[in-house]
Amino acid sequence: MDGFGLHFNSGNWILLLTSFFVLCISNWWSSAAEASTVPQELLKGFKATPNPSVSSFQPLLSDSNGNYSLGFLRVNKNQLNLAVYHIQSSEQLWYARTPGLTRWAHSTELFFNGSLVLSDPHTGVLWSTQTDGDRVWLSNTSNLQLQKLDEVAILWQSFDFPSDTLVENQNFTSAMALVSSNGLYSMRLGSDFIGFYAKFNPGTDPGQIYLKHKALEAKAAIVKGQGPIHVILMSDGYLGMFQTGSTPVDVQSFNSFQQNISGIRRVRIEPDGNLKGYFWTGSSWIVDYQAISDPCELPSSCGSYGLCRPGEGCSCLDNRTEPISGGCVSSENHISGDLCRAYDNKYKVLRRSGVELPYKKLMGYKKMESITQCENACELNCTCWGALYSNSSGFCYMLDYPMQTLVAVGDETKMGFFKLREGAGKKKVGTWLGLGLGLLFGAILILGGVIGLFWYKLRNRGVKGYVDEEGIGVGPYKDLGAASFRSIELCER
Ligand SMILES: *[C@@H]1O[C@H](CO)[C@@H](O)[C@H](O)[C@H]1NC(C)=O
Ligand SMILES: *[C@@H]1O[C@H](CO)[C@@H](O)[C@H](O)[C@H]1NC(C)=O
Ligand SMILES: *[C@@H]1O[C@H](CO)[C@@H](O)[C@H](O)[C@H]1NC(C)=O
Ligand SMILES: *[C@@H]1O[C@H](CO)[C@@H](O)[C@H](O)[C@H]1NC(C)=O
Ligand SMILES: *[C@@H]1O[C@H](CO)[C@@H](O)[C@H](O)[C@H]1NC(C)=O
Ligand SMILES: *[C@@H]1O[C@H](CO)[C@@H](O)[C@H](O)[C@H]1NC(C)=O
Ligand SMILES: *[C@@H]1O[C@H](CO)[C@@H](O)[C@H](O)[C@H]1NC(C)=O
Ligand SMILES: CC(=O)N[C@H]1CO[C@H](CO)[C@@H](O)[C@@H]1O
Repeated sequence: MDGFGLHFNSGNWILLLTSFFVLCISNWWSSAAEASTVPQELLKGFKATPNPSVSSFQPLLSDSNGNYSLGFLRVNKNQLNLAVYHIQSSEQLWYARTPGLTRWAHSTELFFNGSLVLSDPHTGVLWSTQTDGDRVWLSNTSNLQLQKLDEVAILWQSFDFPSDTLVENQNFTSAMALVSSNGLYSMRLGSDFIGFYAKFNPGTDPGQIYLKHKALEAKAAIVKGQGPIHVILMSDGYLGMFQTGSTPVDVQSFNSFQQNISGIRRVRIEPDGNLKGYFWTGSSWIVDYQAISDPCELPSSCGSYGLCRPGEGCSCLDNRTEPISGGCVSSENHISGDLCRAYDNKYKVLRRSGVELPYKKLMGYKKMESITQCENACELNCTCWGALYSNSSGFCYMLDYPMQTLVAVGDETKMGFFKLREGAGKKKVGTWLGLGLGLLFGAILILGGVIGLFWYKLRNRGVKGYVDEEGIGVGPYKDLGAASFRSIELCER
């Protein structure tokens, strides 16, 4: 001790140790208290930022039973969703639909000033309820509400802005859409049907319809002019379609229909475009409904340019390739716009017989004399990505998005013509060329630098000190070296 010049007597040590323990205990105490007292309402002035040490969910508001919580849910490592969470199952029942990604960073802030606002200093307001309320409250059915205190008016509720999930007794109206978490698929209501749409072409809205469930009207009929329909997930175990009153115009019953289920129910539009129903047993969710039961009937079960054989699974439209994750083709042919720009209108053609669209009954078509006529119509039209033709009916279906999964059928007179954007090969050549050019350039620059330096040194032998001080002789050489290294780095990417 003396050697280091420090003098501690035993009293100092005890003081230090005690204060250390007090600090630890108070820290532990405050974090334990924080965890156990998630508030049941948020009032004006509330502010929260994501805690960097939370790895999954940071609760901010709880319902009266402690079953649900509003909080920050960590997604993709460093992003967040403002979500309503079922705590026991860690299932997200609702999330705020922000236009872009929200970072799990100290700068991201949720506050309540009458509106519940999610903001970030870089982009400003990311999401807001745009209300002038007094408190934020979470119902025991997972409905997040903004209320006015005096007349208990509800100014805003999450049930009016569903994400991908509906819970029991939530009213789904024709003004709403249920959208899958990947943004590809949506469920919407028509005048007398539930429609499911795929956004395979980002320029179209709502996109390609792939499933249409029309009301059966067994118990009550839809009356024109009596207003739009709405859909409610009923506690009895069915998806009920209603127009007026409580007699359904359509009932889609689940496997657990009219069984005594004590737990809650939910339906969700899945990332594969299916709609599934679940009930909670107290420890897990059980699937008791699927809108599409045959995987080949899903809009893209085998990914882009995939082929689904009922009962057998996935292969590729081009039988020389094997399916890889996300489909059978390079990313240039994944969902994107048209082939109308000059550079894009270079493609190769793929043909396959014995194939058809899983949702062809919902597609528009043109009648044509032959497959050649159908192919030509698609070939001459840069918004067309492919065409399917049935020789027996003469129907020609043209698609304005990259091919998704087709279904294999025994009938070889059902034929397809598909465009494949040529990108992958070109890109590889480009990379090699870039690397070569980069190396050449780098070498020339280094050589130039060395010669320059050599020349400079020869010329300035007499005034060496002056050059070094100004850094003229050395600086450019270093810069050139760094630049050439950077160009190599870029090329290797
Ligand atoms: C709450 O904050 C947002 C974002 O800063 C602002 O646009 C809004 O006007 C504020 N609302 C009230 C009631 O102050
Ligand atoms: C949920 O809250 C309502 C009143 O808002 C109450 O009638 C009902 O019993 C509560 N349910 C549960 C399971 O606590
Ligand atoms: C559901 O919403 C529709 C349209 O807003 C409305 O007419 C209907 O009464 C609502 N039903 C229930 C049970 O809340
Ligand atoms: C379901 O429960 C109700 C009362 O909780 C009871 O009257 C009914 O018989 C039960 N039904 C079945 C199928 O168990
Ligand atoms: C692939 O398909 C082509 C044309 O549809 C056919 O001629 C060829 O025999 C097939 N090859 C294999 C390995 O199945
Ligand atoms: C298509 O149908 C026509 C008559 O409708 C027939 O002549 C022709 O052979 C058929 N082509 C194929 C490939 O089956
Ligand atoms: C081109 O194809 C699209 C569908 O892909 C279709 O809507 C459009 O009418 C076609 N244009 C012409 C000129 O045929
Ligand atoms: C749906 C759900 O999780 N319900 C639970 C809510 O909390 C009570 C106890 O507080 C449980 O009994 C419910 O199962």
